[in-house]
Amino acid sequence: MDNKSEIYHTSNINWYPGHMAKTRRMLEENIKLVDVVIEILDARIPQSSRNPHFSDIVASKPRLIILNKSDMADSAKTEKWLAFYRKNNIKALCVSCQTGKGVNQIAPEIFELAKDKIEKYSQKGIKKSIKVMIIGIPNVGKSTLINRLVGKAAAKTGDRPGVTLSKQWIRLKDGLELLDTPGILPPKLEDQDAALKLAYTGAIKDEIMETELICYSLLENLIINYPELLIERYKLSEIQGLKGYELLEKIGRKRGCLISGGEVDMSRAANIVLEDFRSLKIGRITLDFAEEYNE
Ligand SMILES: Nc1nc2c(ncn2[C@@H]2O[C@H](COP(=O)(O)OP(=O)(O)O)[C@@H](O)[C@H]2O)c(=O)[nH]1
Ligand SMILES: [Mg+2]
Repeated sequence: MDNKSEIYHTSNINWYPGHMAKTRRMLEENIKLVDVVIEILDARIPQSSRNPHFSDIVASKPRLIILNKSDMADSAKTEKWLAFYRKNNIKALCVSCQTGKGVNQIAPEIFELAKDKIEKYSQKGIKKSIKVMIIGIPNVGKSTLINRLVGKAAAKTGDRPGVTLSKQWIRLKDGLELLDTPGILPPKLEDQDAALKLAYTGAIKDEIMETELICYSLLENLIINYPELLIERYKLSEIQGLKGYELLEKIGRKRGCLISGGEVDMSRAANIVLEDFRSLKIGRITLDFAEEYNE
């Protein structure tokens, strides 16, 4: 962070520099205790929902990337991301914690990532669980994934008599334990393009930027990448070359978002479009493209 006075408000967390340092320390402490780190990303914005500044902390451990919310993402684009990770020797899975799709692939993948450790334990005759923690920026689905993985059968291993651990571990299945609190990474806000994409998805709160500006930007993005979905949803004709505010005005008019004098209530229209986007009414959309990145 170059600007020390900068304060980031996201999901009620203020990422002031002291908080960043504390978060980093806590992550470092917790990561020492685990064998595998699961990093959850939003499948709609796999690059913008990462925090590359925090990747160095994870670098010492095997890592599994989970592209969550894949039910909302463009599946062809998700396939390209999976191919990209494969090419770069990064283990990645596409999952929907909402529907449960892909969740049962996670445990086998973790055992695969920890196979050296498992081999070492078995050679020494030690019976020890593989320990895992989940990290990610706010709103990517960390809690939902923990609930999915844990299900009903969960028992906190710390509750067993004789177990004195300062951390709470949840036994997932034989040989696998999960740290019950996820690591929350700060979102990548210094990159304006990433910050906007995080705002579209609602990962960062709208008060950071004006709702209308977020919406103009989203619409300009969709005009380029998903024009047919916009045309379909809002019964539009020609939209190529329109500015975000021009398109929002058209949509607002169609939707009857008018104020006295026949002008469009842009704020109301912007809320409708953002809500439509976030609730999948416009369609399955991905806004970061694997082709544009090289690890
Ligand atoms: N559509 C969809 N929504 C999801 C999925 N996983 C989580 N969510 C939603 O995303 C929001 C944030 O999830 P949460 O687990 O609280 O995120 P956390 O801040 O990372 O712990 C909640 O409204 C979840 O219901 C998913 O796979 N698909
Ligand atoms: Mg949570």
